[in-house]
Amino acid sequence: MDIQSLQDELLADVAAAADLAALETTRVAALGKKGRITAQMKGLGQLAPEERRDAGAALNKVKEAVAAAIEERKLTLHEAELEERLATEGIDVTLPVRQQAQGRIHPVSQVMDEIAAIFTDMGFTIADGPDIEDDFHNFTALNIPPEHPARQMQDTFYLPKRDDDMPMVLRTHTSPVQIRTMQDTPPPHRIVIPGRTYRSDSDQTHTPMFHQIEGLVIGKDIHMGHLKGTLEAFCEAFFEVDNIRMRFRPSYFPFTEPSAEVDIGCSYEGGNLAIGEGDDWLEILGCGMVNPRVLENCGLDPAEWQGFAWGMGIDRIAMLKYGIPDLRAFFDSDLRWLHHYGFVPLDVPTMAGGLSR
Ligand code: 2U9
Repeated sequence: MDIQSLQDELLADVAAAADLAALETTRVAALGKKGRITAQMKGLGQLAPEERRDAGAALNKVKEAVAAAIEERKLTLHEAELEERLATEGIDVTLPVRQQAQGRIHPVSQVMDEIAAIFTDMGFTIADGPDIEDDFHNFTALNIPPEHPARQMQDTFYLPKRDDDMPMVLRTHTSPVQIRTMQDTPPPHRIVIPGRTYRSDSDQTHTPMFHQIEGLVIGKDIHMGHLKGTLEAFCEAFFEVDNIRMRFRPSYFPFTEPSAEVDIGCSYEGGNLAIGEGDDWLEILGCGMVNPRVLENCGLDPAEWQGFAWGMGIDRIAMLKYGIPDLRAFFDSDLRWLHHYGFVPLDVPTMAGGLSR
């Protein structure tokens, strides 16, 4: 075959290659080990020396021309491929981020996230600890003596004793986390502890596992005014009501002295609960100044360090805020219930962006 038509044919093949894969096939067919140009090169040995030189030079030119054409075609095809991808893979950034997610955030998780957002905004840190506690951290350190009713079998889930004979329990409150924090790290402290707690109690308004959030502030010259200010700011942020009506009723807890229970104003209009105003009261949390004995149990000198603490049941607060009538449905894992009372995952509560919208 004459060399000119070989070159014309191969260049036509290169020009016709529609994509990079076809171009590679064309390259192999021309320049590969068994390619047409390679075959011609091999045939040169049978020619007379004179002819061989001319034919060799001509073949080399064909080879260079075809190789150059392939490189050029490769660039064109690359560009075309990129253009195609840019056109087809384009994203309209004005579209909604995602189709609405099917999953829902449980109201308990939502309320925990809301409360965490409020307190972290005030400078608190989130702390946590084990669900299985020893008797010391759950009771003794908190000034709950052995004969205290809270220790009775009907309230506490007891577990087998530890090797050192220490009674073990499922924590009945998150307070042991405050004890551990005070034992392990130096004051001052500003922490909140959301988590699971356990009491052997099951009826319309109690489940054996429930959720609490507690808080602790320890510093120098901390007094009841700080407690009231903090909890007022919290209630206004959480219930999204300005100048919420509140009252602090004297109460008793072994771990705080003095102690108080906190009510917020409310009204029931036509069966609807309105929070923040009205002549009725709703109890929402317990609090007090940390008992000096508890500070001593954690190695702090009460003459130097004081503080306040509070505790609140999350499940009940979630029912109040979101008008959920039945506590037991919280733990039924009924998807229809979750879809009705749950929250869209992307609506993360923040102080700047809004808690519950
Ligand atoms: C330390 C010192 C003090 C935590 C407190 C309460 C009052 C309280 C209840 C609310 C509803 C439990 O879920 S509930 O039944 N809690 O009333 N909790 S003061 O006081 C502490 C905690 C830790 C070291």
